[in-house]
Amino acid sequence: MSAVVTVATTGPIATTRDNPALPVTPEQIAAAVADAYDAGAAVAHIHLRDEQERPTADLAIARRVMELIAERCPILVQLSTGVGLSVPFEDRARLAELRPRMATLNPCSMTFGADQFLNPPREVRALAARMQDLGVKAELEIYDSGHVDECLRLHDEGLLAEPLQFSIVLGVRGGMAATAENLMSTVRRLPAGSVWQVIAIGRHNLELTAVGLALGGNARAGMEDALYLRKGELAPSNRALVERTVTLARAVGRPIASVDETVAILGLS
Ligand code: KMH
Ligand code: ZN
Repeated sequence: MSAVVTVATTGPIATTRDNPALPVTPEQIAAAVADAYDAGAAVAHIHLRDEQERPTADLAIARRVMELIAERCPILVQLSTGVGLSVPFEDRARLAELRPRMATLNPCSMTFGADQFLNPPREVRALAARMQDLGVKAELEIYDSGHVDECLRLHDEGLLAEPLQFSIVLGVRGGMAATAENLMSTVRRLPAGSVWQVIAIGRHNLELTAVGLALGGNARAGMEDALYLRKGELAPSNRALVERTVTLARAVGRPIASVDETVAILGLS
């Protein structure tokens, strides 16, 4: 089965002080996405930054990024409604109104590094319902085992479209540690027919992305999750991280999904 590769160019945390190649302006983000598309990415997971590089849910910036991407390539845009820990949930949720093909849905509140990530149950349900009304497919972010149960509850409540689409996030302080055991035990708990990918944060990014691909999952690559290609070597671009992932996928016998194949795999309208 083909592997869907998502590029996550920017994220909410790193700055250009951490890696000077991090794209932060709308033009830089769109250029990095187009480059990643050329290297095999079919989905672009998007975070926005303001002029001081702070994470933002500014709708004008989001619109600009989406327009610039659409001018450059037909990649499928997935807006992050996680946005950044300092941005209120109601501002984050408003991004769904721009009707990207997909948006993330973070099901639970949690400790996140030295801070907290607030996703109150009532607001999560309102966002899931609104995304369904707008035809925006939810990617469900699983940072810990109980988050699977909460997503299954949302599904029972009729708030999620099938196939359920999970990201298994490994290595956030406050969530599951980045181990193959945690990955496998989470995959086993997903309902039959689910689509899933690994998001491995930091220094375990490479090997857990490889394990995920070998197990039949999809993969995410980019500077949101890893600023280094290997120890001591900063990634020169998002494209380099996508190329590395494409090489891994092919090495374990997984062809790379085109945009059209990805639409079918993820059941996008
Ligand atoms: N930043 C990752 C740990 C989101 O943006 O909504 C998870 C993520 C979720 O990408
Ligand atoms: Zn994200």
